[in-house]
Amino acid sequence: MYNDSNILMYHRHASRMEEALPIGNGKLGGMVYGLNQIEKVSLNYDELWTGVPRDYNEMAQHDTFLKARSLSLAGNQSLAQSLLEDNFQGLCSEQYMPLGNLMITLFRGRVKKYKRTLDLETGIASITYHDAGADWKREVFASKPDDIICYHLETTKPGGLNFSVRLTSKMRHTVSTDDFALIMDGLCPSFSSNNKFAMGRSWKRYSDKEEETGISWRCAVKISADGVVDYEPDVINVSGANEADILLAVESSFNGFDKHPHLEGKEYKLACLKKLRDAGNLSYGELKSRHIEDFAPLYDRVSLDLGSAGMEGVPTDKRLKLFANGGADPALPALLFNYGRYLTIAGSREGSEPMNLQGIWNEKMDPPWSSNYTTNINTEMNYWPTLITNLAECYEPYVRLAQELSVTGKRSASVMYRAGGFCAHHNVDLWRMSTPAPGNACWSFWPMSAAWICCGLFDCYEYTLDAGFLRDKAYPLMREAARFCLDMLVDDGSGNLIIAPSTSPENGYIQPGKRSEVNVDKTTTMTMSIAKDLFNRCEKAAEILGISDDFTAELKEKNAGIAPFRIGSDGRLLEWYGEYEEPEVHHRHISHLYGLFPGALIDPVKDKELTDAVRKSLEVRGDEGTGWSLGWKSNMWARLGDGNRAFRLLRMQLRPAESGHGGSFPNLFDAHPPFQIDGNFASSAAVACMLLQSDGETIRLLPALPDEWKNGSVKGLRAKGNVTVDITWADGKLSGYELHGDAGKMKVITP
Ligand code: FUC
Repeated sequence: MYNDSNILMYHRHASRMEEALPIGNGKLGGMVYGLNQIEKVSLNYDELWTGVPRDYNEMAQHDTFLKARSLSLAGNQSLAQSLLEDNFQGLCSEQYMPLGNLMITLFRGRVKKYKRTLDLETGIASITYHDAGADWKREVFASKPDDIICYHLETTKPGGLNFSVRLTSKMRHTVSTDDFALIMDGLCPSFSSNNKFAMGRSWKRYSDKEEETGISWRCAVKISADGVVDYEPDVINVSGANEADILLAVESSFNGFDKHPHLEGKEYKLACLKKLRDAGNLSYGELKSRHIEDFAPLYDRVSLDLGSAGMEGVPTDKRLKLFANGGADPALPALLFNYGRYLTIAGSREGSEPMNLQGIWNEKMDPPWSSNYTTNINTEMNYWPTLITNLAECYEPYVRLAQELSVTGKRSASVMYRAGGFCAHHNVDLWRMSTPAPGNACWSFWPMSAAWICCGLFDCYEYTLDAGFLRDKAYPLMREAARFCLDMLVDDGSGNLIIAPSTSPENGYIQPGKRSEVNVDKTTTMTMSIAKDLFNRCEKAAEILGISDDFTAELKEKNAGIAPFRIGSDGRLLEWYGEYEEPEVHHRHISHLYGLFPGALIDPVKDKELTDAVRKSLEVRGDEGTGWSLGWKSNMWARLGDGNRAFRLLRMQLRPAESGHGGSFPNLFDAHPPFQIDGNFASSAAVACMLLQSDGETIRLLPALPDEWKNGSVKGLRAKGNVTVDITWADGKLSGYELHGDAGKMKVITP
């Protein structure tokens, strides 16, 4: 393995978040700037959101839905749409809050040989330089075993470490010290700026009412140093040290999505200090090795070698530029692949919240799209590489998301739609909001996200073959998400079952004869694809579990009656119920192609006609797009067996983001733009999908190897069926492979 595919490296400090280096233990995250005078680590804790549990279900009127449905079935889409927009919406989701900053005043001037790195294998960011005849080193990591951020400093200049530490936050807070820690106690706003409850006032909406008081939190810092450590009221001063460790812990009153964080909040103040005290009993060496022992085994499960042009000495941001200009750097796509795995381990661990639009890293009080869970593509995309890159543990928060949505979404299903089961719409937050957001129906009216997420639960079973998980967790949730979809089905007037009306995120079409855009149709390909995909998976799951009951009988019957895919006059897969003119031919979403990826409805080998229709649709849609859109298309082309096209899209993802369209920031964060983490995960999934595809019965090796990847190897990818796969290739041809696990019944398809 080469370092140029496992290390991000710079010769400058970061001056904005998109240059800083992310660390995280799933819950607690930091962006390390590596500044020399006043160092900054911006901090996040995945439980810090605005608001309290709220229920907007009653705002949406069931009658409106019924009227809109009749209108849509009768062909009056624009009236159906305006009814839905006027009377069938809740409020915006709450927002994900930045905790604040750890500030370290270091008093350093100009330094020599400055180097800032992030080692993806160990999850350690480091800063080294030479100054005043001495070497200086800093190492920063977020430890899961000890639930702290550890910032270590050392120098070869005797007693040369003199610095002070402060904590800052843009949320309401106080700072104090007790005899062993600097403590920042804070409070998340009651209302977010996006929310109508904020009444147009700025985001800083704190309520005095107990029932509206949001999440309280504590962030505390303790220092171990071999010099003098002084705790003053709002600062810790360290002097004359050779080595020092800044330990930082966070805890909040958040007590679950359905508990009031103030009235039913959990104890967090002592819990925070306890973490600090416990970690303080360990030496730096112990903290570091405990962290590495936790992190590295997950990361090391997979290794990818695409060759190297010896770029370990070239800063990562410069590599992006060189690559965009055609420079040879085969390790750069491998680095991007590895970075997605790194971000998964750093951003999603057992017990953490699932990753939002920015994973866990957000510095803004008013983040783009609230840094929420956007579930009409983005949240699902965050979890695309997890299973295939052998990180099933990191999938747990996503499974829990489905479980929690089954509680809130049950009310949405029954109050808004009078349906059984559960549903959720396109925006979800910490409180598991399941109601539609305000605004255009093209994003708002879309009750399909719970069904999509539940399809992922079956993926998790297929990769792990954990029958207990399928029986106790996955199937019960899949069944309830399918229950909702079954209850929503109506006859389209020609004997096919559809969910009406529907949207196709976040697209529209020109109404025939009217020249105006509309976003609602009788049904859409994506809605029916998700429903069918879930139904198929439920049927398979019930069969595996030996379940045969009224539900499975109904499922089977209705699944057989679902409206089939349709191909338009120009050979493209139809996105809408009708064939219409499109206002935006190159629209970034490719929702109607869900059946090929991530869905399992179109088999690129067996379903030739549909596969051709998907290919044609992709051709017409074009390659250009936001970061996540590039990533989705890259996966699609990999599924279509076109490695060169998939690679072309990866190349576009590796364009410096400064170009203003989808690409990569200097720290390799995906640029929508702005920063949005989904594109990172889509890229990792695409690389994996170019090298391995599986469906539980067949394993396809190198299904989409691009010409550029002449020689290489990958170890440790996972195939469905609980199998681990190692592949090597030379001169563009498979040269060897090994399957680990019970692969006896699998059919291996070689290129
Ligand atoms: C969807 C996308 C946007 C963006 C937003 C967070 O609405 O259409 O491009 O990714 O989510």
